[in-house]
Amino acid sequence: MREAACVVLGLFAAASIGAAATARREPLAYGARFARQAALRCGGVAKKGIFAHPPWRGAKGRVVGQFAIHLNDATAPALVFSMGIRDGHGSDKGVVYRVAADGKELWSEFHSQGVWRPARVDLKALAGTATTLELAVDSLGEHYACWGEPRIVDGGKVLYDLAELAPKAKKFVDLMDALPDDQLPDSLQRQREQERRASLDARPSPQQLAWQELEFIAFAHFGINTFTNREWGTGKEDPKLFRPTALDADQWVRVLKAAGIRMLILTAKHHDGFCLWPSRHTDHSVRSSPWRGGKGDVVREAAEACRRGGLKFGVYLSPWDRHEPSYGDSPAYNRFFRAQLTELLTHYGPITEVWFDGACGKGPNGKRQVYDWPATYALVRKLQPDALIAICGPDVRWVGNESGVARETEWSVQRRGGRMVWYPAECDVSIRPGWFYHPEQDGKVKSLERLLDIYYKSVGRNSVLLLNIPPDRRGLIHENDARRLRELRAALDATFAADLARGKPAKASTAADQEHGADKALDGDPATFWAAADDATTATIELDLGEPTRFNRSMLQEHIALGQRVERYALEAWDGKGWRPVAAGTTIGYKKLDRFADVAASRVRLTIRKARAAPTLGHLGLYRAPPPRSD
Ligand code: FUL
Repeated sequence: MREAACVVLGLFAAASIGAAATARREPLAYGARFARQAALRCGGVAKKGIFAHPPWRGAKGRVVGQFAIHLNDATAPALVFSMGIRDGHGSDKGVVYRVAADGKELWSEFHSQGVWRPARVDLKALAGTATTLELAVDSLGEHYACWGEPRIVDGGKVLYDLAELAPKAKKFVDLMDALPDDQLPDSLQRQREQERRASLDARPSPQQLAWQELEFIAFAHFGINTFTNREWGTGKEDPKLFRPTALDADQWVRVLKAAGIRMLILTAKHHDGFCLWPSRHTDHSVRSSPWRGGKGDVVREAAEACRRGGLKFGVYLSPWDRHEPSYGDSPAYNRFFRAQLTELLTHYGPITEVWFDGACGKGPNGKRQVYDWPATYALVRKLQPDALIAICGPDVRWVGNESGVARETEWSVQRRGGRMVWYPAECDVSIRPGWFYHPEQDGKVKSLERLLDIYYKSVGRNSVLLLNIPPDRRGLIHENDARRLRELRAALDATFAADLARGKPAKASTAADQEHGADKALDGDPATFWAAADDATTATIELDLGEPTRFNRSMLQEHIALGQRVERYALEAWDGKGWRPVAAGTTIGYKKLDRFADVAASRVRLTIRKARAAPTLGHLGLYRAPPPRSD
């Protein structure tokens, strides 16, 4: 099944690796290399591996390769490889090998010798997920590092040979961590400046803006896998197995609404090809099942329930289809795919998001399907002009992992096809270990603490949170998931119900005009905003809370209709003698949430230390999360 796991089509932006990293990554440049070599020599011994050559000329830097891997079927995966310095280039300065998954560092080790030394990184925590694995090397620029035979293994099985995948892996060199602006090579300085200027023209479309404001949305993975207890179906399942006993989409909507969720995206068709609507183009659908006497239509029931309940509705349509015989016969399947898409986009009212997963494989003819994306996008634009096309699409970007975590530096402005465009991040994650419902996971619904952490690291990092809540075999959201969602809402409400900064007097070091004073960031009105004078790229806003006030959360929001501008900020509190740091960060974007220990202060100051253009702020809020329950 591995050949099928070529998965999510190179749409990852640079994920940060390690806490100190910024997410600004330039393309591989300035002497850096990351490439497969058939006979990498270290200590006179040759191995197949990856040759990582960080930037040279004495510049400290990091070279990174990113791999998209699926560990859906793995139970105890691990990364194994040998570390080594290329023959003739060893020195006591050495290099640091690093491994990260989904932007989080898992392991690092220093190595300085011309001998192969074995390394093993446990990836058990990633079993059952898709992830972005990063192999990185830091050095002072002198060394040529070797990753000998890097493989992902699961028990005795080799799942991925990373040396083989290296030519296709996304590659970066990051000089930014180490070098101040003026020490960057001229070419990189110029490139960075150009990028900055081009970024300023990138603005969200009205649809992207409305989507971003949804903040928290849901996935429902439901289908034949629910009844076979699998994550990826084969396409050979008997449709008669599909028989939910009490399907009630209004119950889904009640549960989602109570959690503050604003849209539902349903898996109308997953990789197994089984359709939750009676598609005219295949027999592999609810029509061939005993459910509702073969007259049922889950897509209709879900779409109508959403409409009744005031939720937006979206569809996940897997391009990869393991049932359809024409899959792999590219033109024929592309026609079939568009015919199914047409049904979904014309029979069920307004569709807010169309989710195209990147998973793909070979068809029965042994050929890899080549999708016709331009024609597919044109069809969506024609049939549902307001729908956003996500993941394998131009409107919404996959954040690069399935853990629900965005980068600390998360730009909605991204380079795409050589241009800087508005391409905001969406964080998808499941409330349970699997995407589909499995009874044995009833006790494994993510804890409240975990979900809160995900919320802060997604919604709170300029992204939309797409939380999967899979209906069970009854066709209902299980009680355990529903309970956890109620707890999540209660915890968020307890924190964010009262904005302690609302309406407080404030002064800004700069303002564009009277209509855009500091008070506009504190008035609770999302339509009004503070803006710095046109030529300012730094600013401070000082707030007078009147009396010592306790808080432990902050919320910052740029007025993103004008683009994303802030690059660095700090929040401080006056302790009677001086300004004390409370929180600091890089990008803000639509929303940035910071968590910190209780602070009691009557004066608070936000400093924008760096911005791509005159900064704006639609909202500056301070809150107090109640202490965690001790039971
Ligand atoms: C992945 C799929 O392979 C999973 O089954 C799931 O649908 C997830 C959201 O996307 O690529």
